[in-house]
Parts: sequence; structure tokens; C-alpha cells
Amino acid sequence: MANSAARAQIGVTGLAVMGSNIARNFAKHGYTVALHNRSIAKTDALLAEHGGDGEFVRTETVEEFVAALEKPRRVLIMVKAGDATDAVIEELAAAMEPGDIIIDGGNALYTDTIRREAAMKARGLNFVGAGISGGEEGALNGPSIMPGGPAESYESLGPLLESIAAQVDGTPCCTHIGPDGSGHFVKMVHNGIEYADMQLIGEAYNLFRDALGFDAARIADVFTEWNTGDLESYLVEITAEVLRQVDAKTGKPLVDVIVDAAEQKGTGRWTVKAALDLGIPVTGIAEAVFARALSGARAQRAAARGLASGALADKPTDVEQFTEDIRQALYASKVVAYAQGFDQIAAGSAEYDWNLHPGDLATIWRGGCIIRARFLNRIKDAYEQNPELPSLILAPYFREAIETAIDSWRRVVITATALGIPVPAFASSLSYYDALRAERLPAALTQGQRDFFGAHTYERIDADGKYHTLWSGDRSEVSAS
Ligand code: NBP
Repeated sequence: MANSAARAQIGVTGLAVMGSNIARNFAKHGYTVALHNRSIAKTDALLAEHGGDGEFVRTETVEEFVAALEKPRRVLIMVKAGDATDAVIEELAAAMEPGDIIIDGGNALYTDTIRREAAMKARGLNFVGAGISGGEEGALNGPSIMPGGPAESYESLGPLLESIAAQVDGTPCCTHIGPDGSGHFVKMVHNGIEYADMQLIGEAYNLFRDALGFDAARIADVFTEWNTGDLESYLVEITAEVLRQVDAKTGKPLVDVIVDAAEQKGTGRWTVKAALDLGIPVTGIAEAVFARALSGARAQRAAARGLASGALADKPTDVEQFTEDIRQALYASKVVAYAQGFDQIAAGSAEYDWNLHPGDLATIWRGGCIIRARFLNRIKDAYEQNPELPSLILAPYFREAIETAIDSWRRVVITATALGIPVPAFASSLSYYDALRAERLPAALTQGQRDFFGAHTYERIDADGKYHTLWSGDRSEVSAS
């Protein structure tokens, strides 16, 4: 633990829960880790509690921290995203030298990462925006890591990151994603998909409770069972655990005493905003973000309680069939959410010239991260078979899975609607699927309306070019190309 010059292979600054666990993960893998935190208390707490995990170098100032690192220096920043990150980057950049590497492992907005990378490049420094998923447990035992930034920096950095990442079938859940902000962009969409996945699971739970009258323990059993099949995933696994938890104070299921108002830190919202700018319909993610917002509108919900519901259907009587219907609806809606997320990644890649490989992302999301799932092997296979897939839904495996699920999926949406049980993500995913496969969409009428009030023109199905109808004249058509 003694402080000697330039012997650490990696430095970690920002030693709250994520930073300290990643520092310990590096140390456990045999790296000497320089430690730094704005206030020394966190550094000393880490050393006192876990100093035995490996070789650490305790530093108090940024200068001391930078001096403790081998060249080219590699520093991982794990501070609160936003202004704190800019402040830390500035301090580090002033003390570092050309060729050194600054890695931001926080949840930065990808446009901030693009800006920071350009600013550091101008000063001769390599800047790597790395998305890290897995929460505190993943940080300690193997996260999924999505590093962007210059390819050269990955040569020096890659082996370190790959060794601390989760491993699936001998493959690390870490790969170079692409230039500048691509790592954080991909992490953002990962989080958006996580929102959709959680919302869909929530809707399934709600149907078991309100349509079938199951209690939390019985629903937990269903999720445990599902976790042995196609839906096997970290989120399904922890859903069963949360549902099975009994509140010590009341003896009731914990889920029944938790206030039903979901919070959010913002990455889902960022995903939807970015999708709107890119023109990509990520309806599953958007429904999930809006569902959290609606759940949080507590005063409005209280005022609306007791509004008419109507009752157009009886509760399902074939419990086994409806349970299977919900499972199928969850699977099919999940395919849609992932398909939309991958569409957004493809659009981001095209917009920023990142040359991203969707199959690589499915590979590194198989372990370590919150959306890890058996399902991702199927996505990896789909992109391996056809890297140019127009939509994940069109991959033979998923196409068939939806074909199997479609009747169940419709039954779930019909039943929920008739019973007045909200299923925004199930229903909107089904509508997206129906719109995607439609022969004709009402967009033709939209184009007619736009041409009527704004002379915005339209295309014809039987001729090239743009046309306009003289709506306020004799209503003849003129060529507008
Ligand atoms: P927090 O996001 O709670 O940040 C706390 C750390 O930031 C402390 O080390 C604190 O230093 C430091 N800090 C702050 Br606040 N302002 C600073 C400033 N102006 N200059 C220098 N340091 C400053 O920590 P976390 O939950 O461990 O998360 C770290 C990063 O990882 C975040 O960007 C987060 O979004 C991301 N992330 C978190 C998770 C998760 O599951 N928690 C998962 C994936 C990614 P102090 O000790 O002196 O106050």
C-alpha cells in the first residue's frame, strides 16, 4: 500500500459504490490500482475494508494520483455524471501528458462524450467514454463494458477491461464499440431497453394480480418457472425474488407495501429523446418511460380514482391458458422492444458514422449487465446469420417465435383492454408489429391532409416524383418535382 512512483497500471478516481467496486475488481485481477477520491474518506474506507483484495496505491491529490501511474497512464473516472465529470476531466488533463488515456465510466450523455473526446484530442489525450452496466454487484464481479473512443486506446486498455468484465462461454462482455460517444450511446439504449423490459414484466405481473387474482407468492412461482425457459434473464430472476420477499413489519408481501410510483434517473428519457431526433419509433421504451411518469403523478391519480371503467369481459377462467398467453405476450413484446432498440443503434451509427456491429452488442450484453438474458444468444445468432437484418423481427427465429405467440399476444391485449387493465407496452408493441407488417397505412391520408393545408406534396403509387393537388382551385393535380 505504500506510495511509490509510477507503478499502477490503472487509476480509479471517484470511489463511491461503483468506483470502489471496479477498483477492487481490477485489484483482484492482479493489477496495481491507484486510488483517488475528491475527499480522502472514501479512499481510506476502501483501503480499511478491502485493502486485502490486492495492490492499491493510496493518493490524496490529483498530481500524486497521476504520478502513481505507468505510462501511458490510464485513469477511470467514476464520479457523478454531469458537471462533476467535466471538473474531474479538467483537473486530470492538466496533470496528464499526450498519449495518456482518460476513461469516463459514468453514465454520461453521449453528446457530452462526443464533446469531451474532441476537447481531449485537441490536447493530445485519448478520451474513452465507456458505458458500464451491472450495478454494484457487476462492478465488483464482472460488468458488461461498452468502451468507445479511439481504436488505438483500446489496444492498451482493452486487455484490462476485458479481464474484469463478465465472461460468457469464454467471451468477455466487453469490446471496442466505436468512435467517440458510441459507447455511451449504446449504454443509453441498453438502459432504454432495460426500461421496456421492466415495464413488460410489470404488465405481466399486473395481469396475474388483477385478471387472475394471483397473490405475490404465486406470481413469484410463475416467474421462477419462466426463468427456466426462453425468458431466462436476470430481470425475470430478480422479479421472482422481489415478489417472494415478505415485509418484516406487516407480514405482507413487500411488493404490496411499496408505493406504486416509479422513479427514474434519466437514461430512459435520454433514449427516447435521442430516438425522436433520429426519427426511430422506440415505442416500447417510450411507453415504459411514460408509464413511470404516469405512476409518479400521484395527485392526479388520486383525483382520478373511481372514474368509470366499464366492464366488457369476465375474468379469464382458463388459468393455465391465460398464463401461457401472458408468457407469449411478454416474449413477443420483448422482441419488439429489442428490435426497436437495435434500430436506434443502427440509426445512431449511421448518423455519427460509427460503424457499429449489432451482433457484438448482443454478445457483450449476454453477461454482466441488467438485461442479460438467454434471449441475447438468439440476437447474436440472428446478426451473425445476417448482419444487414432490416429488423430483428424479421430474423427467422424471431419471426417464428412471434408467429407462435401472436394469438396469445392478441388475447392478452383484448382481455386487458376489456377488463380495464392498463397494458401500454404490450398493446403498443402489438400495434407496432401490426403497423410494420401492414399492406397500407393511414399515412396516405396524412399526406393528403398535409398537402391540403400546407401544400406539402405527396408521392403517387403509380408514378415517380412529387405531386400537389390544387385544393383551393380546380382540384386538378400538378407535378411538384
Ligand atoms: P455517484 O454517482 O453517487 O457519485 C459519487 C462520487 O462522485 C463520489 O466519489 C464523489 O466524491 C464524486 N464527486 C461528486 Br458527487 N462531485 C464531484 C466533483 N465535483 N469532483 C470530484 N468528484 C466528485 O457514484 P456511483 O453511484 O458510484 O456512480 C458513479 C458513476 O457510475 C455515475 O456516473 C453513475 O451514473 C454511474 N453508474 C452507476 C451505476 C449504479 O448502479 N450505481 C451503474 C452504472 C453506472 P466525494 O466522495 O468527494 O463526494
